[in-house]
Amino acid sequence: MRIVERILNGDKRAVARLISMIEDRNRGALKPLSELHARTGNAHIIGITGPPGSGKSTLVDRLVKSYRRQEKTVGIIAVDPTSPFTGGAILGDRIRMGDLSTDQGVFIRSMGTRGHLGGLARTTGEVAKVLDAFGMDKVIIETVGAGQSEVEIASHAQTTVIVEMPGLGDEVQTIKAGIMEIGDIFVVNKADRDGAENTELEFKAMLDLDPEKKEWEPPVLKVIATQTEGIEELREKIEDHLTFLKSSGRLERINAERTKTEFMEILKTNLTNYILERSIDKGKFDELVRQIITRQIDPYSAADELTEAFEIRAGTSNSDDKD
Ligand SMILES: Nc1nc2c(ncn2[C@@H]2O[C@H](COP(=O)(O)OP(=O)(O)OP(=O)(O)O)[C@@H](O)[C@H]2O)c(=O)[nH]1
Ligand SMILES: [Mg+2]
Repeated sequence: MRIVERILNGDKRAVARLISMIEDRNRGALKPLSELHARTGNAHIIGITGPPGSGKSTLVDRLVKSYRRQEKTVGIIAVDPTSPFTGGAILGDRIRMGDLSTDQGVFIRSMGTRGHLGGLARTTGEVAKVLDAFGMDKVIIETVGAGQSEVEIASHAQTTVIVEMPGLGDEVQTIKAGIMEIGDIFVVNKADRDGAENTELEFKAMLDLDPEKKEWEPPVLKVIATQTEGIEELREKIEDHLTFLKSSGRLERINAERTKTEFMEILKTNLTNYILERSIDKGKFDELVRQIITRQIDPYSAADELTEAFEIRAGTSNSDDKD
């Protein structure tokens, strides 16, 4: 049977196989992905992000169990961009969701970067699509940290949960610039530890300063993931957020925006491949690189020189200065 049919028949191994192809940037994944497109658009994509060791995986485990009690199916993608050299096994150890993997209504996948951080955001988006098409009601993306790549990965989510823990001190200030604005729900996990109230207050104070968040006031929740405390409240808040997204029209806007971005990315890849494969003289390219390094030419003019035939220009021949 073809891979797409197998996936639509509920075959987890076919899902795993297609995901591996996506990770390997195997072009054979494109056809199944294009065939699955019509089946996507139903899953609620939830991003869970926060510093290493804040308890994201423990929390996801409990949250998934809570969703399962509601008879929702859940796909989990654990992305670890901070350790490009760790293999699947180590990553697997960090997931702490062993008993979930035997549940037919749950699909878990961990993804390392395999050396190309830049493509990880796109890969994650495609994997989320596969799980969406597979029929998962919820797709949870767990990412570590607060860097640009994590923010990009989190940008696939419709609801983003930021997980912090007490005692990080300046950490809260540091994440402020990075991910404060992408958080829809804030969790102070490990609330059994000293300082949970302080962390909670700090978050609330920072949220007060944000005038953008009027329509939806991001809640700050105290959770003890290891004791399954606060998990039901978290699930309810996530569902409230989905309801808000739908009723406010925001879900539609987010989806339209992402469709545009994704389409543009695919278009760019096609165009770049076309030009690089057929029309750019490799010798000329290498020669220009050498000239850019020796400052005989600048990269903008060099690019214009190569793309002149297509009338595509970065703008170096255009002397109008609009600013
Ligand atoms: N005291 C306490 N410990 C917790 C709690 N939640 C998780 N932990 C512990 O914190 C440690 C890290 O938990 P993980 O769930 O692996 O954290 P993570 O954020 O997924 O970690 P990375 O994926 O490595 O970034 C584990 O030893 C957990 O048992 C909690 O609510 N209270
Ligand atoms: Mg983890």
